[in-house]
Amino acid sequence: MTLLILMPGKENSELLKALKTLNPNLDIRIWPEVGDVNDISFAIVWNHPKGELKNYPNLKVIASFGAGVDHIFKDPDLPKNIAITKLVDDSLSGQMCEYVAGVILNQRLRLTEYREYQAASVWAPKAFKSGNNVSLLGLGHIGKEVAEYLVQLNFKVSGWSQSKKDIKNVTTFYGQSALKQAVHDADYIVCLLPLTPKTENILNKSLFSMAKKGAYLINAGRGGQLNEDDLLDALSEEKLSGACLDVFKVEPLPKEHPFWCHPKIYITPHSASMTNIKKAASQFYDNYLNMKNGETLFHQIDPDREY
Ligand code: OXD
Repeated sequence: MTLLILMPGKENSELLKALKTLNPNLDIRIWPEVGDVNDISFAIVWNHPKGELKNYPNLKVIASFGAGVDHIFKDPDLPKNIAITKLVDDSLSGQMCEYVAGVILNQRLRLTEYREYQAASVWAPKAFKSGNNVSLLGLGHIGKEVAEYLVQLNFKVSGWSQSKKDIKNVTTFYGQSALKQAVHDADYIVCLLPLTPKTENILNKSLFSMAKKGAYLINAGRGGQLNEDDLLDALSEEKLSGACLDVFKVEPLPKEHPFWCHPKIYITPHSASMTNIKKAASQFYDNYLNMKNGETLFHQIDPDREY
């Protein structure tokens, strides 16, 4: 039972070392040096070439190297009836808590604004920005932690998800028809949704028109959730006051993209929350053993929902 690391363009040596530390006898292949394709039963995957996964007749588990699995479902030739797992790790959610809080506090404390004043040697003290209502779109493992973190920081938090969720001190909404209620009063709209056919382009003109004038958008879900032209319009019409984007339709963000030099857009390079290799390796290894022993896998996703 061989494990395949299928992550073109990613540095694999640290993951290989971490897996070998857990079990020096593990048979691990690194794509494209796969050897006999019949050996492969467990694949660790990130942005694999489309169609590649159908080449392994004995593949039983596809394990995403990240919390998101949309990169797997992008493959039109994805073989059916193979378990797909995602990474669920407190360090992923912990980083996201700090990222979202950091971006909101940066806005609230006007730190970027002061940096601009500093460049012009302007002394212009102002009160913190008012408004502490945060609406979180996406209340999965990461979204829930972020909601709880923001509550601790005294933000008034509401959340929206596809299915019903209850989180202490968070007003929750679910289902398409409740989207307006979820965002209408928000000073900050934060998207942490998984990318699925239902959430593609969800950050669009219609949602921006439901929001309070001057709301600030943070997208750390997926670039495919944002209608980029609608965002540019919402910013120029001052419907939204600004946006901080960590994820993009095309990554790396192309050099000529208008977001790069937009004065109201803050860009981070898909760095809000990054996989911790040692923790990931031990989660992959545990699931490899579960697969081998015919036991239930951790963090298996529902292929019908795609998350
Ligand atoms: C993830 C990511 O899915 O980094 O974990 O985007």
